Amino acid sequence: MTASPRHTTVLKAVLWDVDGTIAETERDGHRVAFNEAFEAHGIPWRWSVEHYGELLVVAGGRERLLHDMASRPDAPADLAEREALARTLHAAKNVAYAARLAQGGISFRPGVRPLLEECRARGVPMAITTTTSRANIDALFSQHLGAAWRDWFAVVLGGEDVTHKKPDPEVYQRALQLLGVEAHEAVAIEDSPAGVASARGAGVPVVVARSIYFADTPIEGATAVGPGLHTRRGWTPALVPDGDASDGDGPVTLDDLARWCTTTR
Ligand code: XBP
Ligand code: MG
Repeated sequence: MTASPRHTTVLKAVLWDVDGTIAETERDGHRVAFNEAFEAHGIPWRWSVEHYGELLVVAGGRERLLHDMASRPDAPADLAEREALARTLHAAKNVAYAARLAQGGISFRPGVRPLLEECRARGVPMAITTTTSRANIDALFSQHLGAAWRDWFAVVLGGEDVTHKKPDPEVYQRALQLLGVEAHEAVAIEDSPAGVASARGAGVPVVVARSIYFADTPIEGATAVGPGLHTRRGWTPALVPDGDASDGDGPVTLDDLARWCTTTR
């Protein structure tokens, strides 16, 4: 009997980053929501698309804001005061972010939903491994998967669930532990160098679906890097031979992920 592709997968878990990977949440989501929070609090700061890109070296919205405040002469000089302001603004940003999502402004990236559905149909457990706040995870997934979105995932870990955010490997280490799988049996899907470093630090192979802000950023240590999960073209290592236009294109599949992980191990 020939083994059907259904039986070829060696993956025991798929671990999803959120911001940049599941959806392009940064430029038109978190950034705009931060600006709304600044405005609502009478603060003159506004983050441009370009400046926000620079700030993305710091993972976590509150941490990002504190990093930005460090070079602003009009930010509170007193550290406790600065921390308190960052907390207030970050909370306001999350409320504004949820409101933006509820208006339907931010969709899943193409190719995400088919892979989520395939994992679910084939019984491959999934985890969310992100630095974003729980409220933001809930806002994004309930908008796109409905009120029962939590049923899609065996494990959901956000910013409040770790002591050290990405690039620290803690979020991936915890996910593996909770799922009861070894690092080499799982694959992470990420978009940023910090995310790759986090997954690799936990020993998890990483597939990078490049996002807007990290479109040209050098990525070290990934198992595969490509333009997005919507296409099997343009990936390194290649999924289809260069210049092969014979086959219709389709989204990246679970078997593609498994093949990358076994052949590049
Ligand atoms: C990327 C981030 C997040 C978001 C904002 O996270 O750095 O901090 O910018 O989320 P991911 P919070 O690991 O999903 O790519 O403001 O809730 O921190
Ligand atoms: Mg990300």
